[in-house]
Amino acid sequence: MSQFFQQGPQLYNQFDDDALLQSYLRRILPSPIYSSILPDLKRLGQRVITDILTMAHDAETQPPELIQYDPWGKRIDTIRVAGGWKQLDQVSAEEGLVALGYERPYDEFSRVYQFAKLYLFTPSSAIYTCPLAMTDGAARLIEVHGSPALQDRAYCHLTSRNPSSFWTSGQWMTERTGGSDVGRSQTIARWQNEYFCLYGDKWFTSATTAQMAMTLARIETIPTIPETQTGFEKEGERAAMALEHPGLSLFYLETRLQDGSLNHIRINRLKEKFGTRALPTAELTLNGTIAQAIGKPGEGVKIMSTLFNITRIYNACSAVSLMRRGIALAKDYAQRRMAFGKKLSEQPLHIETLARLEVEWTGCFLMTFYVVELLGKKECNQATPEESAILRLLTPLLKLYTAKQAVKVNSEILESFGGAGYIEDTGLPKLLRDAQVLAIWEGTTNVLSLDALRAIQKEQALFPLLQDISQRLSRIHYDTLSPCIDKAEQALQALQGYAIHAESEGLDYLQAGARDLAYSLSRTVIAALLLEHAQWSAKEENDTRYALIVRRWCDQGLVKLQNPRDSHREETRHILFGS
Ligand code: MFK
Repeated sequence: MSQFFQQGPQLYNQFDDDALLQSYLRRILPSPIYSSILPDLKRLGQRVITDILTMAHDAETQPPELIQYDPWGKRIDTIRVAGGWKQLDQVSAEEGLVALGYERPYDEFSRVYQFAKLYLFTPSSAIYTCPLAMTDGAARLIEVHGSPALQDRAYCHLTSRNPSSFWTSGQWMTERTGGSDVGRSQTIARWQNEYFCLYGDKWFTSATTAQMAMTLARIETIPTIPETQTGFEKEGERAAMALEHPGLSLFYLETRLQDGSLNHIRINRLKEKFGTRALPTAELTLNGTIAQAIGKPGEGVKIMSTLFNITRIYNACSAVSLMRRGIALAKDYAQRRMAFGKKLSEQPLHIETLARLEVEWTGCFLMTFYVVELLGKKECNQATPEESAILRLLTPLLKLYTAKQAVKVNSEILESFGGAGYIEDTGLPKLLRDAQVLAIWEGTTNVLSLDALRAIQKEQALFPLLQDISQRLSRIHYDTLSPCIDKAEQALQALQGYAIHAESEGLDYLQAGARDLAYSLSRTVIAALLLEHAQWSAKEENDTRYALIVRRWCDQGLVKLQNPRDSHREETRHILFGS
């Protein structure tokens, strides 16, 4: 009988083990801030491989369960979650994972600190980051658009560090009519007995155990509504409600009434999902759910964008953190596993493959945290108009690019473990399953490519971004990097050329090319960010690793744009559907 048993991969303190995170924070943060947050990050880096990981394991192994009836046949629609899931909620509050973004202890750098913590937490959290993302987005939405009363009621719960008063929020946008085309939603809001009551079905509601939710509905009938009961505070706005509103309006609701019963909500079913299995995701019917309007009627999607532009950044942070976890495991395993007489870490092709993943993750990491920096600046009123435009454009680009790469990277990670990567209790398949949703929820790759187009057309955001890249490149003087600068400058020219000629093309042309444009922009932004980090690290840390990484990044090619004119699009149809 064989006495050979393969040793599995080990995790170490996730902060100490992450040279990129440390190097990036040293570069970006004023040193007193870095010194001040260092002990907390080190501590969390250890926690996420010990007690937090145990909580996540408990949550993953006991997925949520829907109990629809009590023993006497009364409908109760209760979702039972594991003890570990509840503990993750408490930990999230205590660690200030949402609160930090609003306490703003380090002004514009507070978001960087908060996202560094989220980045450490996510891969050990059974994706508790999902409720946190929606909670953070809701807090920001209320901060920007909420009435003083709503701020008093909900904001303090969402940003609390006290587990007993901390609330999470849902973001109920999807109906059976469409997850992308939200405008087709059919839920209606009826003014009844002094309140708006919502009627309709919500088809995907993540983290349904949250205490509150933001949702969309179309206002149906308009009687005279007391000013105090609406978010529409100006006379003109209230008068506008008297018209039939074709657009969706935004509503705040609490999931339970004062007596603890559900707020006229039926939980029809929990989704059986490919991944994120600890996360309760439900199909709901709203049957008179009491809700409060926020903002102008008919502008629900637009106001909701304050929320989903935050959750999209969380999505990216989750993507890079899952990539990093997979790579950390694979690198450790490569030092333990023998094949063909050598460790995997000594096999040229194996490490060539892992190095490609490291390069991809490094690029995605820097893009993510650049957007986090911009978010922090914007929220502290430190961003220039150009930086605000860049944030608007980079948010969909970041979300779509990092999500796609997280799937690719983690697919390769599983393969790097051979058969073990396909076996559930190694914990590896979960990495790929959880990564896959990142490309779907919060806007698919194509929807976000079109959103980037929207930002370019509506907010004129392309020029400031190209200008920003150009300025970054002009600050690189490290000789070794000059071939990369040449490539990035060529990419920039190609993008400028495309932008100029695309202006005269029709909508179909722009839409057909939107994904290629999104990828090309993302890869070029990342090239500039990598160059910047490489120069700094070579000079300040005497480390040439990032110079090597940016060389490989640029060698892979930055821009790939097509000309999807009429004939091209005709051919596309032919390829798919025949003549
Ligand atoms: C672990 C990570 C955690 C992640 C959390 C996961 C939780 C999962 C929960 C969910 O998945 S919830 C569902 C998420 N669903 C989506 O993200 C919807 C995807 N679809 C889109 O994003 C569509 O583009 C959109 C719904 C916005 C299209 O709606 P419309 O109404 O057809 O769009 P329209 O008319 O272009 O936009 C309405 C207004 O909003 C416009 O402003 P104006 O009225 O002034 O013209 C737009 O400019 C504005 N807008 C749209 N997207 C925007 C935006 N403004 C700023 N930023 C944006 N991204």
